[in-house]
Amino acid sequence: MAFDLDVEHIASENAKRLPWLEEDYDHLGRRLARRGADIQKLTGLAEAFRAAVPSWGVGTGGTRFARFPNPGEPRNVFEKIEDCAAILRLTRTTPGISLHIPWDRPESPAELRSFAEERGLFFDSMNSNTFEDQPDQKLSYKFGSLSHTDPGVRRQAVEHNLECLELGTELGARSHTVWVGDGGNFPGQIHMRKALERYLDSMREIYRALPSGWRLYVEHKLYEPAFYSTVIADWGTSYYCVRELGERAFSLVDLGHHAPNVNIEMIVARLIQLGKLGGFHFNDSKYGDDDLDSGSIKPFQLFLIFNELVDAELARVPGFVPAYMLDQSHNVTDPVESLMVSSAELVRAYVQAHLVDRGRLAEHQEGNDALSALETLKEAFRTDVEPILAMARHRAGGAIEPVAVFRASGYRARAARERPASVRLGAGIV
Ligand code: RM4
Ligand code: MN
Ligand code: MN
Repeated sequence: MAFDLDVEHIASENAKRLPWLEEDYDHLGRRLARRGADIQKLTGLAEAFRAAVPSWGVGTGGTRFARFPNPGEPRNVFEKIEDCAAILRLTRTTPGISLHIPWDRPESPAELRSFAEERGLFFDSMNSNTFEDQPDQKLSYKFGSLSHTDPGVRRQAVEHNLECLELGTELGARSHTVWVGDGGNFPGQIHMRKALERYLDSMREIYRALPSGWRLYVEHKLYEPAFYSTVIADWGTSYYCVRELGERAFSLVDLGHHAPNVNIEMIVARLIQLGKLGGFHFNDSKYGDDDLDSGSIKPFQLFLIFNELVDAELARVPGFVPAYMLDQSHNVTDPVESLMVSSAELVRAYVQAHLVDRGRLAEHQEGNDALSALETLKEAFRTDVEPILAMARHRAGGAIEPVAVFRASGYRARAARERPASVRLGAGIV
């Protein structure tokens, strides 16, 4: 089955839009030059920016109330890869895939790997799942996994993670991400210190088996499914754990995993300073782990996070190579469209952060001029860099307007014909 959004289709769609893009691009270039910024350099940065897409993000998401499947949604990991390839073709930003095991466990890793590579894709991070039970599973994770009171359950959870490392090695992955839902729903249910000790013991085993050249990411989350006390609830606990584990363990920040109003950019700065920022699961949220599209609710927050990241990049902080991944659930949109728009939101925040006049900002900080410091950031944030993003995509062979080109291609309608839903698929994401 060929799902190619072919080069001619993209090129002919781009041709319609190129004259206006060039006009906007030239104008923006002149405006930026007045501020001493080089649009060609910024376009190069936009072209080089990379973020991975989640295999679990291309299927329709759901809430715990319902799931409303989109027509033509992928029914297996190969069809998921096809959708990831469509996203890559149009955006040219997302060659990496984060894979969820067992949701996407391949029968033949070698076959899956070449299927992905033929489409210019690779696997970057493996994600284990010990937050739900599988049909063939011996012991239940109802009361936890890596931190469970029963050593048998802990062993089973560790074994599952070791399987992810083996699979990942065959798939060419370079990192492993561990998020556990372990915790308690009631005061007194869990001995907080003992649970963390047990978690760490399990993680030490996983860390010891980490293939060479790999990184281990610890993902914290404030609550849900545990509603009273979560074992790895915050960045402090995460930082403690990765310190204990060793130099190849890092903290992963999922934007939706914090209390409302928490200053996430400050957490990012702290983890950079402590040498333990591993990467991100980007998404956006209004209330909790909403998994909404990146930049849809709090674009200024996203910009401020990238402001910290770009500051560290320019300062060449040693060991600073964060992995950028999207982790979203698409309940009411076409996941391919959402992921394309979201990846562009990351590039936008990244380019805007590069527009910050850091010399001037430092002067205002030294001089305690709060108003001008904020204005310096706002000047960058207010700049409409869309022509830079569109030109970068165009130069890389992608689409000037990815969503419009995707819709005009008829991809979804063809997918609906070629992928008739045979089984009622589960939510696939929590
Ligand atoms: C969790 C967490 C994990 C993701 C699962 C599906 O809340 O964000 O990263 O793998 O959801
Ligand atoms: Mn996540
Ligand atoms: Mn989450």
